[in-house]
Amino acid sequence: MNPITSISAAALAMTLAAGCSSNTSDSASNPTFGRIKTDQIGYETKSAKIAIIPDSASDAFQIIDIQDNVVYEGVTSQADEWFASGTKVKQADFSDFMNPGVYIIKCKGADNSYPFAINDNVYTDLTIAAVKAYYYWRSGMEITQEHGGKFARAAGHPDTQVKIHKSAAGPKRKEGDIISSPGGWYDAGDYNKYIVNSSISVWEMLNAVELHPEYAKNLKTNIPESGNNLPDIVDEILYNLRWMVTMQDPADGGVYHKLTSLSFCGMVMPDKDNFERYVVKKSTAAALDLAATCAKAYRVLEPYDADLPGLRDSLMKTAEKAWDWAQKNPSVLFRNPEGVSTGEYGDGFVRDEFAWAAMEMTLSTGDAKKYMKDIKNEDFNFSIPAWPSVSMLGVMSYLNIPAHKDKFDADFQAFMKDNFIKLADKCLSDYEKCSYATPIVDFPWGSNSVAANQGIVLFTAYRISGNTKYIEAAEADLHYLLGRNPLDYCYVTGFGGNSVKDVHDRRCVADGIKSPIPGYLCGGPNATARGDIADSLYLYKAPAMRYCDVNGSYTTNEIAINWNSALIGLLFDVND
Ligand code: 9MR
Repeated sequence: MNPITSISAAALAMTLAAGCSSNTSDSASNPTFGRIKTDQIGYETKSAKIAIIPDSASDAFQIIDIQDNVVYEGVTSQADEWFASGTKVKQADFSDFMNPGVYIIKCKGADNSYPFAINDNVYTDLTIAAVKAYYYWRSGMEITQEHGGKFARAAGHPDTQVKIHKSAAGPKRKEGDIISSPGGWYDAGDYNKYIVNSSISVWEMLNAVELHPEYAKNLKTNIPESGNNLPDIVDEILYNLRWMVTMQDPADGGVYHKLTSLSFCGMVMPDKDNFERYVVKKSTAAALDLAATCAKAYRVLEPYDADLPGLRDSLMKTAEKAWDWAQKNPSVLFRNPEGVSTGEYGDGFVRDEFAWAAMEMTLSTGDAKKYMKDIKNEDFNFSIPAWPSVSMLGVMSYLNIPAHKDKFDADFQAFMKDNFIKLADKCLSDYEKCSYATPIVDFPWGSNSVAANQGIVLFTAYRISGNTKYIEAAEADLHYLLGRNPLDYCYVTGFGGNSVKDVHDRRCVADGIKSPIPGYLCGGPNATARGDIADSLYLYKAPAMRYCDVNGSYTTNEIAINWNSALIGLLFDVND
């Protein structure tokens, strides 16, 4: 066992998180306010290193090693309030301390930090777990003892007998006809499979592989395909991508929005869910997202061509057909049809989906004339990417690879670069202003993925500018997720001194195992959603505090493929 895991486990046992209680005041008496907060995994040796100290504690802080020796002493900054936490804190900057090891931070008047490490591979175990998490998410496959250890389970949802829903019926495939659409990952804590969310998830993992092929090759996740010629993460991506292409209707190229039961099943294991499964209504967003993802895969999978004969060409054909369908059906906006109540992934604005697909198709074919013809500058929303807001994925595909430079005209290149840098600069300035040393200012559903996606944007800005300040801010996003946040949580299951435990996930609730499956990033604080169980349980009202580690809180404590993929993208950037 690595030392961090064992120390973390001990710390975890001693310090049960504040969790959810009936206290509703933002009172300084809660233990979480008194603790020194660090990234609970740690910091890379040469990276910026900041801990957060409560205002009430002394200005002098010490770093202590595992033999209890003081190895570093420093003085904090002035206290300042962060609007999202509602509390005043000081920063302890120990960036110049670069001795690898395991440490805690002490400060008079505050509780010691959880243990953390400093070394050059500090996030390796976490990265492996974050990728392995998708294996556990696989539908239609048994999770074996050999690959899944104590999380072994029977296969669920073979999806070889899926019904055409009324909303998806056409001249060839009639209501009630049966198709086969096997494989793929479950979306989240539920067992349905949604094209829109699969697309951004697969894109983010492909993007990580594209930017870091050697790192991808060396990352071993112990999955059934391990040992073939492909990196494990590529095998994992293919498990979902191969399902995604089955969601295209061969008759017209349209793409079903989702494969789902009519309503959510109970909190049962996958093989115990006997609800009938349907493919539901084609949508413009699903067609464009599939086109964009397949076009991206066409480029990223090129080095693996010999092992995947014919695959890239067939992905490009799928992309072309989906693109053509969307041209003919430009505004089929998805809403759950009557009688269907599972996740909607509905989006009222799909011009950014057109922009994303057009960019990816152009990058794969070189044919800007054809694909960019109807795309306007206002189709691009220069905001942190998320499932309903995807144009930045196309922009990053372009910006990250210098060889793509000449595929667009000069004005358009400048438009993309300048506006992208403005977006990154906003994150950078939010980071620099924040006493909690984090760029995050928005707390929607899945806010933790906003933090991770900011990190990916910031790393892209670094690549095109060479400004290392962007790396510091991107790493700050990671530190926020891993414990340097007002609630003191490491938001990834199974990692850190105080990791989230009771996530909203059917398998984790139903498997009878006390600890959750490791490697999952939960959604995190949600300042907007109302109505779920957490609403009455939040300890505090400030946006970054509206989170609850109970499985009933689907608005704050669910897990999802698009949140883990953002974490993976950021981790690959930080690690490599
Ligand atoms: O991530 C989605 C979030 O942006 C939406 O606000 C929310 C409500 O529509 O849905 C989230 O996605 C959920 C999906 O609909 C069903 N599977 C679980 C997803 C994560 O909570």
